[in-house]
Amino acid sequence: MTATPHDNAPIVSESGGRVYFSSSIGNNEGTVKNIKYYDYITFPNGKILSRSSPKKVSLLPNENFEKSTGYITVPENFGLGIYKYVLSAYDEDSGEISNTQFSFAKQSSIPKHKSCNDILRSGTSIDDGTYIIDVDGPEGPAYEISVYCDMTTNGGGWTLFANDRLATPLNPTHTVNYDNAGVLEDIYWQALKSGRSSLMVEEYRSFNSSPRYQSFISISKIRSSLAESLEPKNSASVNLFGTSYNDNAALILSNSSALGTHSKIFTGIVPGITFDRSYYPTSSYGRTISHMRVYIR
Ligand SMILES: [Ca+2]
Repeated sequence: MTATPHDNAPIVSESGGRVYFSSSIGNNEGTVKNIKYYDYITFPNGKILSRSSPKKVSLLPNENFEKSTGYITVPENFGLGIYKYVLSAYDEDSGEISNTQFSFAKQSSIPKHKSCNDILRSGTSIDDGTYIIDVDGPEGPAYEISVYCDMTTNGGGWTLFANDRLATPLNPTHTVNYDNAGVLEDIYWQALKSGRSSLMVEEYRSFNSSPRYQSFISISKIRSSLAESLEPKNSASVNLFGTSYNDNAALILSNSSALGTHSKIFTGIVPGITFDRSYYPTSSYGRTISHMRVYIR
């Protein structure tokens, strides 16, 4: 089953437009297949915009059913952001459901800055809040995305790329906002981190509701006082994109050899696989980072 836009990374302008695509459903088995299929579009916020009524098709062995070439009309009043087209098919005999999809974006025609720091330096920032950026510029394939910018802490210009809450799955997404857990999808993350060198961690401990900010000046290997509030003798060694992990391991916080026994107190992997929030998991301290937001500048 395929659904392929005619443009590689389709973009609709702010005033609306169409996205042309082709789709097909194939039967590569030796028996007749009875398929029910429908398609729908999701809004940038994930809500389903419209769903077609299911249609039926019977496919002979090795038959490929080309749905007629179609297009999606995006009206002017639809919001900016990333949309998805999804084609879903249900095999009436086996009960198997399969989906195929592609994304397209509705974007403003005004070029966007590449990061929160670029916005800050351009003098157009207003305050902490949500801004639209294009991490690889108008010529790069990544779509414009909405991000949360901290424009005030530690000099400002911080782009939020991971928001990790205890007990909430950290799924890769194109929109990491201030309130919901999420981590930037790889294409955005790779472009965003390119040429940038500082990180900031805003963390909340389970025993304290005020945030604690950690600012790191290097993303290769640094030391910080991450653990000092818990144990003065202790400090944390922070490795980002470290050599012991592949490039996807964006955030690895481990404590120093001061105690020697807790080699890894926090591990974060971007794009968002798992954030292990346990703080001193094997010790009697039992500290927990209940929530953390990680920014890059
Ligand atoms: Ca771009």
